[in-house]
Amino acid sequence: MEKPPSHPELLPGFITIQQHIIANQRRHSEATGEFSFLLSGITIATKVLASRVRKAGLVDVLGSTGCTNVQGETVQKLDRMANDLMMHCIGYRRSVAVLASEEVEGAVDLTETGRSGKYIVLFDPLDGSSNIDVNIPTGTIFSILIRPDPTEWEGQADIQAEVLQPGLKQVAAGYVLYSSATTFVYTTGDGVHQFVLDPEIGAYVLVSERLKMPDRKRVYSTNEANSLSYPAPVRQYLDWTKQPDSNYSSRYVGSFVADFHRILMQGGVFLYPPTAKSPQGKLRLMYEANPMAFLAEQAGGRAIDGSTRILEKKPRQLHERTALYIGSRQEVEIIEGFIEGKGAPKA
Ligand code: FBP
Repeated sequence: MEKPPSHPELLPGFITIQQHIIANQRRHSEATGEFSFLLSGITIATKVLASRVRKAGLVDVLGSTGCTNVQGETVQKLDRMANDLMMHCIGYRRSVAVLASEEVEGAVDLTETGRSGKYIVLFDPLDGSSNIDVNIPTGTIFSILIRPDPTEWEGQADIQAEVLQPGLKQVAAGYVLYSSATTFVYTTGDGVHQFVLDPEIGAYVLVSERLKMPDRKRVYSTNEANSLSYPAPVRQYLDWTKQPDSNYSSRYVGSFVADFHRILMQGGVFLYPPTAKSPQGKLRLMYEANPMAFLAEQAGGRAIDGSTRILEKKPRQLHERTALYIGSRQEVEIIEGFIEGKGAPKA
């Protein structure tokens, strides 16, 4: 793997996330180090989680808690552990004013404790958790925003409303994939960088910088069991992919982080359209679609909901769902062509 040229001041051999962020922050005169300390909360929480996931089946972390979360889903034991770890490790950082999790109804207002932090951190503590008992890769997804300028609020600031910012406002986003290796991928709007957890030294080590998603790859990723209730143009697209001269293949893990990571590295397109079961789409805008859309665009890809760029969507609720078409730019544009009634791309 080519050594990244942009950090001559760092020791050759390996670069950890903390070193990488601090080196990048040096380029921003206004940087205070708060951001790197915030991100260290996520790296600590996910390292602990990685060790638990790796021992699933050996220690009592499999199965459900018997409770149901705000999404109406059964809460897995590891869902709860992941949520508690993220809440604790990130919440410990005084620069964080608000925490919002897939597992918790409302945003958690930390300013009530008298702190005046500027960051809002949203996260899906364990994406794909329904796969954990069968040892299929899962992940943690995070999105970081800055509190809006208080002058924007007449009277009392409304923490719940402060969280509802379009994806374009994200200052950072990323995910951790718990699989054959534990991989940490993030962006601060200056390219997409990948780290792998070295269990021997307990550090995430840089393996590639400024990842570029291939522009075209004839691989689609969707739960086709739902396809009869997909919008007609999307069904036409899937029929077209099955034409002999279309040469498409299909891959679907059923864990969004795993499916997205494959697409980031090899290209392709992931689609979760509106369905009869999920008329708004299934994936959550604020802590699933927005962070992945930021990463996709930073890597040269594209992310839409069928008509609007995901990052431009104005959120109305914390847990709102969205239709999602994300991946290689040309693959998403082909689907857009079908949705706009232009049909199959000219050969
Ligand atoms: P959560 O596990 O965080 O609720 O995520 C939803 C998810 O599991 C995604 O990871 C995955 O892409 C999708 O749902 C799978 O949905 P389906 O089972 O309908 O194909």
